[in-house]
Amino acid sequence: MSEAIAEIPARVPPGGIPVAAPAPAERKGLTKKEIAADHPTWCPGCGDFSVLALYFKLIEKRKIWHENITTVAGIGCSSRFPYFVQAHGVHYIHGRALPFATGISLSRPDLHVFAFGGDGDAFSIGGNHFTHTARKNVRMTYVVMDNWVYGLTKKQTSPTSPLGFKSKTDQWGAIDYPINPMKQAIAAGATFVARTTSTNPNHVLAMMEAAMDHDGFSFIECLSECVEFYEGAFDAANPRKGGVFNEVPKDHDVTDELNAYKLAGADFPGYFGIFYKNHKPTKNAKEAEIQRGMMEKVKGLKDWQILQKNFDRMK
Ligand SMILES: Cc1ncc(C[n+]2csc(CCOP(=O)(O)OP(=O)(O)O)c2C)c(N)n1
Ligand code: SF4
Ligand SMILES: [Mg+2]
Repeated sequence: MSEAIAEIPARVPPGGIPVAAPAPAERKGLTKKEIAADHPTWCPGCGDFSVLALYFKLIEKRKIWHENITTVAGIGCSSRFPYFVQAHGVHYIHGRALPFATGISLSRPDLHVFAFGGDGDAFSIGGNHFTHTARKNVRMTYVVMDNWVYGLTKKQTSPTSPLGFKSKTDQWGAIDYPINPMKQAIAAGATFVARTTSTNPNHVLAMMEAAMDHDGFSFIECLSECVEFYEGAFDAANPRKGGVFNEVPKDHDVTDELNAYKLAGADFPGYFGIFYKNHKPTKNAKEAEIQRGMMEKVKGLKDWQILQKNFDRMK
């Protein structure tokens, strides 16, 4: 790490943990060329392109540097995301992006931790991790690119596929009731819950920015069409295809959990925007507090002496 980087002052949110510092004026933000890595391998027209482009835009706009951000994902078409970002990131195990991202978030409070994934990754195999990361209020942003299908494995029913959806696992149409990601997130305890759609770029960027600025677990459901295996799934939410894009009513109180839950229950295409947002101490802040107390007790000792003390206690 260069001296210039080491000198960047930390921004401290209400939770007390420093987050990635804003750019000093003399350092230019990264350009898209510097952030883009491999050529995305998604099918032409896939909604995921838009989410990636807006992530680049976010990094550019907010002048975040490579060393201040990390991009984590599980497995799936959407989870290929970190490959396409020229920054530190991990393409991890199916459904396990969040525990990995939690480790990064807790050990490197100076980073913006972004996790990306699909509906299968988040709510099937990763369903438990979603619930527990949300309830622990670990500081990170999780964007689920929901296409209502397993794309990578070529069209199986996902937990968000609507009833009647014909797939390789439900040849006669899906018979299992789909989950509602927004309800799931609110009920699990996420402190920021928003919904957007990849066909509305300004809105995606606005949601990502608001999520990034939230000191806690921020969740965004982003509708992202799989043009290969679920074409037209979200036309009803796209005014360019004759659909409607209804924003969360202006008078909605985002701290009102019950009303957020009601908004989440609206028939498709439902609402878009921030449904729920509340401040609650993060796991990061709580752990840091414990650590501060512990470090006070071993003040002045070298690392090996602390270790020795621990071994001595175990004798
Ligand atoms: C442990 C494990 N089980 C199953 C798979 C196979 N698999 C890979 S991706 C995937 C689902 C992907 O769906 P989703 O998360 O919705 O992502 P999408 O491809 O739709 O973006 C499955 C079942 C796997 N890679 N690892
Ligand atoms: S299969 Fe679907 S989700 Fe995967 S890249 Fe193609 S369009 Fe996108
Ligand atoms: Mg999917």
